[in-house]
Formats: sequence, structure tokens, C-alpha cells
Amino acid sequence: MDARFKSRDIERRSLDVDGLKRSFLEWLVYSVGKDARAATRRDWFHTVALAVRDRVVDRWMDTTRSYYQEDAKRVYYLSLEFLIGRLLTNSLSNLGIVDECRQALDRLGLSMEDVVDAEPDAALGNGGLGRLAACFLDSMASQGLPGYGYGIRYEFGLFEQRFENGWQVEYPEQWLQFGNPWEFARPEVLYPVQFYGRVEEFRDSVGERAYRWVDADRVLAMAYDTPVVGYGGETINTLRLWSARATRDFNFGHFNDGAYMKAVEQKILSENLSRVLYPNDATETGKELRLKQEYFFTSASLQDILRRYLQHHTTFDNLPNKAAIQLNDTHPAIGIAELMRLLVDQHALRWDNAWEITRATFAYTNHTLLPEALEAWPVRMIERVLPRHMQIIYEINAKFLNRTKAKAAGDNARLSRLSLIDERGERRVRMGNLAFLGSHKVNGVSALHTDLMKQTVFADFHEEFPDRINNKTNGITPRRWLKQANPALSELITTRIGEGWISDLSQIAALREKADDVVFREEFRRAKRKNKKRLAAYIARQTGEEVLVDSIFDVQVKRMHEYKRQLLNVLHTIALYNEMRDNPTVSWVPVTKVFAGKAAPSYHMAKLIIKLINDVAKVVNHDPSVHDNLKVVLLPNYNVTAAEIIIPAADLSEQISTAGMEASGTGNMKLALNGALTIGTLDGANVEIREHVGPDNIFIFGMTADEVNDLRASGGFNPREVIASNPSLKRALDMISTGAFSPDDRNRYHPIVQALTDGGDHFLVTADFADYCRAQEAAMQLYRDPEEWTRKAILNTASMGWFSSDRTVNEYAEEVWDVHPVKPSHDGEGFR
Ligand code: GPW
Repeated sequence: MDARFKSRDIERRSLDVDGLKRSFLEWLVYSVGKDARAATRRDWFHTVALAVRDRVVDRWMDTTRSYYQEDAKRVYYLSLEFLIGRLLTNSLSNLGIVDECRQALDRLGLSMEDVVDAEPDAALGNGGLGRLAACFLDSMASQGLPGYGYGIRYEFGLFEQRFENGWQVEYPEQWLQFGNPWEFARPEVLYPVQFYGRVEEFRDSVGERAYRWVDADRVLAMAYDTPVVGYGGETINTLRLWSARATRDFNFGHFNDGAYMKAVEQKILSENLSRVLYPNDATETGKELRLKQEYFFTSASLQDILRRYLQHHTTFDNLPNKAAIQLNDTHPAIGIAELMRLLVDQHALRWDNAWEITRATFAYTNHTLLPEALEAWPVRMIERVLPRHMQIIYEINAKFLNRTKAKAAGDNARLSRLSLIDERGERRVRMGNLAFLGSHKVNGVSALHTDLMKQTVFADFHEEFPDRINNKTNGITPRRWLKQANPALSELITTRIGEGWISDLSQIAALREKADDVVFREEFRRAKRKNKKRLAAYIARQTGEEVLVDSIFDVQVKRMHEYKRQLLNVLHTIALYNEMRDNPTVSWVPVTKVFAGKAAPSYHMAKLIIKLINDVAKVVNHDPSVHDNLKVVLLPNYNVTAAEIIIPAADLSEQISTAGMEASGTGNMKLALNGALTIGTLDGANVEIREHVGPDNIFIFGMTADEVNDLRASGGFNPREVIASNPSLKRALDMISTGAFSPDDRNRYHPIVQALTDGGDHFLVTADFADYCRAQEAAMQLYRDPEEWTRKAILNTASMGWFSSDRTVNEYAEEVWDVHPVKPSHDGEGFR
């Protein structure tokens, strides 16, 4: 081989400071096309990302080759959302070259922070569900599990949120505008996906009835691959995202003049499929384009999975032994009908055989019980868009109901609840029922949520298939959420217990005994203070507000939703504000209320709550009588990058959803891991967090899920009575309703006041208010004792080992997927 290539090849993989620096300069000039004098920060980001990417490619190919050579069983995580965030620090950290990179940049006169900050935040998701998928990718790669992510390469991720006059305004988020250095386009990996058309019946070669889908529109799904770097760099997995391309009919067609422009229009329209992420979190809009997105990426992924399987196999009997397909909520549930179609129509399998294979291959995760979030597509729409799938769904349903009818004759109400078709009103396909029936395992995402699934949405299915529902409590990756986001605390932890916790978070329990060590407490406080200073500077930059570093940072960061009850927090904020004004001589514990979160653009109530928080902030922050005691900030554009700054700085973590409504929560875990104390209801994973940290180290308040259920069953309650009997609640609500925070439009908040009063207060904000204030008071009292507070904070961090997504993913691997780690063989020179 030509010696120059050889040396260049080694150069590409060198991980020391000199090698990195040389590689940066080479990339800057020859790929970015700039010299060091002309390069912008963004140029440097692209340069560094490309140089880092070089250092994963060989390992990536080794990993893929190992899976292939071992014909390992793979797990395919199908998700409409992957909320990745930035990748530069993540890649460097998982490769173990953060310091080397910093030094190399230093020698070039550059600051690592500036380069890192030039990376856009990849926001291909709305909130918890999409971030969970991203944490799972990190955990699968970090544990050597053969896991692939499959999703959509949206050109526009989640909108950018700005406040104009205190109102949320959405701007398009163009993360791909300057190119994406992490991805590899695969123009040759292309699958056709069909829509519309009709179904033709015919007789197959043995005279059996068979079907083909004809006269359909076609688009192509083109693959883009992003390497997923596991911790330590041993395993590099693949995230494959699909982008819509017009069929080649356009490229190779010849048109007369009229048809040419029509064909161009058609091309543009068909490529709109992967244009934009739907910005709704836990609510369905039922738009045809959304259904098409769901089918588009699911069909392409299944075709890809079958192609990979058929490289080693000639029949489909072994598919369930070689592929586990996990459905991240019902968004890809149409895949059950699609796999049946591929097996029966395209590969000529018998129905029963195909069904057995399908069910053994799929598993389904449910993430919500909220009725408005359970997908139910109109039969008329599926008939039109996916006519063959509608037939298949009918067939699945008929066979299932026939078998069930034989067992439980007469109970028509039960049969209609089990049906895949909701016959009340416009006929709809219940995607949750389809996902349940077509999967061998179905799981909830916290112990409480899984119990409630059994009692509510899937009660009848649970009776029918008692072994199918299982629990997999969510988790978070300790790499991004502690090591990377909180270097101050993670370095402190490592000095005391070593670095084993990074890949085995259960080891963090060794910190428990340090809670009684005064020196450690002091250092723990110092780390928190450093993070609070960093957040205070961020707040000042984003909002112009100066906050007190020595106040309680009381943090509620999550999507804006009535069930998450930001309103409860706002009401407490107002009540506290009033108390502070009434009692100016009392020495108050200073409080900084930090809010952040986006509202779905069409969710008017959530947007009104945003405006209310901004209005309250304006009044409170301009009132000199509470100047040193209370500040309220609503940070714009909450995303993964903002979370990495906010979470390490939090003292108090607000997890205050109406009990029974938050399936799990994962922000609750991130905050506790970073040493925040939780104030929360017994909802979702809060229940398990309490079990792990101990009831003395968490502030629990409010009604339980059972109490909420009983209250609703008995016809609800009268919020007016509750309000009348609580003067501070009454005063806070009166201020809102009389325009104390909206002098320019005194009626602005009537919809909110209405919902909390005559509207019946569906989310029980007023019902839980008094107990919430009691818990807040307890938190403030504790904060007066820094040693006790710190002790409990340390115990929180030390007790979060179980909430690592490594643990979650291992449970899936063993109990649902039956996949096992594969150790890639990396021949060639060593690598740390
Ligand atoms: F409605 N979740 C979410 F279930 O972030 F599909 N978006 C969603 O659209 C849905 C759920 C869906 C969240 C849950 O609200 C949260 O409690 C959970 O921790 C998270 O999914 C991950 O399981």
C-alpha cells in the first residue's frame, strides 16, 4: 500500500493531542474548505465533529461486521421520535478524549465551549418519549447490545420557542441548515413505500385466494446513518433515519411540457413526508400526513430488517430468533399489519404461520393512559391511505373475536371493548389494541403505570392474556445526565468512589456513607453552587433577570400540560409572593422559581399558562418588596441542551402531576441524580423514587391515584368550596381573575379561572393545593439547615443507581427481547 495512505489512515485514528490537532487542521482546510484565519465557530465545530467521526468509523464497521458474522439476534427500536440533543461532548466523552480535544483546541487558540456551543440541538422529538429512545440508544451501545434505532430524519425538528410579549411564538428549527457532520447519507439504501390505490384479489399458483395492492402512489425511503458511540468506544451501533425521496420515475421519465411541471410538483409534495416533526406531546391530531409518516418509516424499517435477515436465512421461521422489534408507543403499530402483508402477500406465507412469527417478533411499550393520546385512526382514512392494511386489520380482528366469542359467549360489551374497531361514532382503528394483539409482550413504563394499564385501558386484554403485560420502569443514561452535564459533581464522585459508576450506576450507592461526612458535604455543596452560578449566568443571558445563587432553585422543566400542573406551582408562587409582601420583616428563605417548557402550538390552555407564568414573573420580579426573596423565570426554548444546564443546578425538583396521569417521568430521575430533592405526588416513577431514596428524603404530597379515581367515580368535588375554605388560594385566584397580573387585559385568564372553578378542576389543582403548600413549607424549612439539606441531596444522588437506562435496557434484553451482548472484534492497533 502507498505509504502516504497508510500514515494518513493511522493519523485518522490517533487519539493524542498532537494527532487531534493535526487532524483538525487537515479537516478544516480540505473538507470544510477554510483556513484557520477565516474559520468561524461553526466551521470549527464541523471540523472537530468530522475529525471525531473519523475515530469511530473503523469501530463502527467492526461492530456491524461482528453482528453479521455471529448472526446475532438484533433489537430494532422503532420510534417516531429520537430526542438526541448535541453529540460532540457525548462522542468525546464516550471515546474518553474530552481533555485531549480541549488541549488540541487550546493549542489552536480555541475554546472548547465555543466549539461545543456551535452545534445545533438535534430535537427530533417532543419530550420524554423521544428522550427515552435516545437514552436507550446510549445504553444499548454502552452495553454491547446489538440495537438499532429506526426513525424519521425530519428536516425540521421541534419548533424553536420564543416569547413575544410573554406569549409563545413558534419558529422553524433548521438543524440541518449547515449540514450534519454526524450522519452518513446512504443514497443506495432505498425502499419503496406505497400509499392509496386499491386491492386486487387473485388466485395464487395453488389456487388459493391472494391479494395484491395496485395503482398506488410510491415514495422512496432513503437511509441516513448516525453512529451511536457506546461508553468506552467498544461498540458503535447505528441509528438509521429515513428521508422521503420522490421515485425514480421522475428522474427517468420523459414528459410533454404540461406534464413536466406537474411531475416536479408531485416530486416536491411527496418529499414533504419527512419534512416536519408533529409538535404534539401526548395528544393526537389525527392528520393524514401523520399516519403517512408512521407508515412510511415503519414500512421502510421492516423492509430493511427483512433484507438483513434474508442475508442469512431462506425461510422466515427463525425471524423471531434473529429480530426483536420494539414499538415505542403505537406510532409504529401499523407495522404489525405491514409485517403480515410482507409475509403473506410478498413472501407467500400462510396466514397463521405469518401471525405466529409476527407476534413473536413484536413487543409494545405503552407510554400513556390519557384517552386523548390513544391513537385511533378513522377506518375511512386507513381504507383510503392503506387499503390492504385495513383488510388485514379486519382479518386479525375477525379471527381474534371469533376465538374469544367461542370462550365467552354473549358478553357483547366485552367483545366490543376488545375489538380493534371502535364502533362508537365514526368507526376507528384502536392502535393500542392492534399493538397489544400483535405483540408477545406489552409493557408500561413505571410500576404504577403498569398496574393502571391492567386496571384500565387493557383490563379486558389483561384478562385474556394474563402473561403479556409487564413493567419496565424507565431510566436515564448516567453518561449524558451526570458525567457530561455535571462535570463538577461527577469529578467529585469519581475522586471518592472511582469511575465504575459511569458504566454501572448501582455503584453510586457507595456514596451513601459519604452523606455523613462534613467535608464531602461541603464539596458537594460547592459543586452545586458552581452549577447554580452557571445557570444564573444562563438565566441572565436568556431573560435579563438577575437571580440569587443562594436561593432555593425550585425547578419545573417539562412540556406544558394541564395534567403536569404548572398551574399548581404558579398558584403556590403567587401565594408565597403574597406572604412575603404581608410579612416583610420575616427572614424568608429566598426562592427562585425556574420554569421551562414548550406548549403544543394548538394547545391554547397550555399557551395561556405560559403567558400567565410570564405575567406573574413580570409583577414579582419588579416588586422591590420581595426583591431579595423571590424571583420567577420562564426560560425560553427548553431542549436537551438547556436541560443539561438547568438540571445540575436544581435544588428542588417539581414532579407534581395529578396522580395516575404521568406514566413515568424521566426528568424526575435526572434531577434526583443531580442532587435535587423531589417535591411530588405519588405518580409514575415518583413512587419508585420514594422507595429508593426513602420517604424522609423526598417531599410527597397530594391525593393518590386511588383517591383520584374514587373522587372522580363519586362524581367529583366542588372546587368552589375548597377555594372558599383556603384564604391564600382564594386570594391567589382572585388576583388572577381580577387582572392583577394582566392589567392590560383583565379578562385574559378567565379560561384558567373557569377551568379551576365551574369547569370542575379536572386535574385537581385546588384539591391538592393545601397539601402542596405544606410540602413546600417543609422544603423551605429544611433549606435553612444546609447540612441536613445536603445530606438528603447526597442520599438522593446515591440512591439513583437503579434508575440508569442500562438497568432498564438490560431488563428488556432479558425479559422481552432475548438479545445478548456481542463483543466486537477490533483487529488492528489498540484502542482505549
Ligand atoms: F402519549 N410521553 C411523551 F404516550 O413524552 F405517546 N410523549 C408522548 O406522546 C407520550 C408519552 C404518549 C411520555 C410520558 O408522558 C412520560 O410520563 C414518560 O416518562 C415518557 O413518555 C417516557 O416513557
